[in-house]
Amino acid sequence: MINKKEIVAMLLAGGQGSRLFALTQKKAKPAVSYGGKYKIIDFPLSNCTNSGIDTVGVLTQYEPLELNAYIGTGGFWDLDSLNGGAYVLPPYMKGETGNWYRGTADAIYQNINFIDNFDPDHIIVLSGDQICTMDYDKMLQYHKEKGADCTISVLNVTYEEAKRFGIMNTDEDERIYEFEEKPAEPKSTKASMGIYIFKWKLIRQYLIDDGNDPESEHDFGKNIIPRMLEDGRKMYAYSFDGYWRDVGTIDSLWEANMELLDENPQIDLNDDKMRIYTRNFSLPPHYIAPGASVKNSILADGCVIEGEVENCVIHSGVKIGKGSVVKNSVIMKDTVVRTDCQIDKALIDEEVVIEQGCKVGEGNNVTVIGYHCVALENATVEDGAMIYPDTILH
Ligand code: ADQ
Ligand code: ADP
Repeated sequence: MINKKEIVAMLLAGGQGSRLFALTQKKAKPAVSYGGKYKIIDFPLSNCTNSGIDTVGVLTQYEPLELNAYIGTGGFWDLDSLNGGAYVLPPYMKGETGNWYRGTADAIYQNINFIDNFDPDHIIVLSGDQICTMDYDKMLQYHKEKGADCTISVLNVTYEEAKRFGIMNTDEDERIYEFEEKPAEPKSTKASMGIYIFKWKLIRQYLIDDGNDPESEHDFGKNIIPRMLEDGRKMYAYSFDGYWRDVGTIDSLWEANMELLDENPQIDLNDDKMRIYTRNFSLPPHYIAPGASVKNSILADGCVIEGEVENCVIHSGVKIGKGSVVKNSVIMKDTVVRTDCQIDKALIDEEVVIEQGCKVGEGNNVTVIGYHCVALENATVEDGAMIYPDTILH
């Protein structure tokens, strides 16, 4: 039975996130924590709900378990309606053969049947690894006004940054006439955000052709967009001027967290129209003990603070013991810092235990401690160290 939709979202959440090292060894990048109570994937999922998109296919692949369990039926993002929903779509066996997703375009190609169920006029392709609040409906209206075959959301970057993006040139009507994926010598600073709207019937055929092309890398930026441009399709740039951060590296993830502590943060998590939803663990409110001190920090539910906390983003269920001083750091869910520790400029993953008297970092470089590590009493973790999950530190 066809359940007709104007637009279906396909959320690419399969990347490995290798540049986050210890933080993505056990989970996919979209499952990484951010901002005290969120995961990166909360942003595109919430944006869908806030934009009136109720049908979202989530394409997972690398370390999908945590992400699958986290999303569930999508209820926390209000995506569990009878009509639509959030569907986790890992690669699966079809007939005799099965394939990992060979690239971003292939991930969509392998789910053509899923999309066909909704007979959509358009699809929007989203990236699961960006912190961004965006109204996709505005982009859709623009796409329809232009009568576009493809609309790409763009933002301006610096010339140096441009080498990491898909870069395009447009005419005065914003029509794209040139596109290069990660050019060594960028010809403009108009960068693709990796968010695309396509007419479904048209892109469907491109995906089939690409899927059968042994020469293709099956990537939107490298293959599909250039092919469509060659064919003279109507492709438009949609300028976005809101908050957007690619949190793909340790430094950018740390910085994006610290930006939340600015006096006037550029991202407004209090905006009622662009509320970011997250899985709710129903923890008790946080508690600050007598003698504790908390300055310029975010504290999530279930924290117990007995020590000193300054310029920190503290996720749910974290405990910080008496005499411990934690500064400029992001401490993720359920991590315990016992008494008399010093922590400066660290990203500490979930369920880590830092025993009494430990010293982590010196505040020069970001120090990372992965999931489920234990730092034994009086251990020192060097400034800028990268500690992989399940390590015992002496
Ligand atoms: P990249 O940043 O290189 O470029 P890419 O590695 O293609 O991004 O990943 C895009 C998204 O797809 C990520 O969310 C990733 O997790 C996911 N993904 C990657 N491989 C996947 C797979 N096989 N299956 C499922 N999901 C997968 C892209 C564009 C550029 C643009 C930048 C903006 O190609 O043109 O400028 O995004 O960040
Ligand atoms: P990063 O650039 O930090 O590694 P991405 O999420 O952009 O982060 O993914 C990096 C690369 O990993 C991409 O080129 C993507 O195609 C590739 N990739 C995606 N899925 C897998 C996988 N299952 N195993 C290994 N690599 C993958």
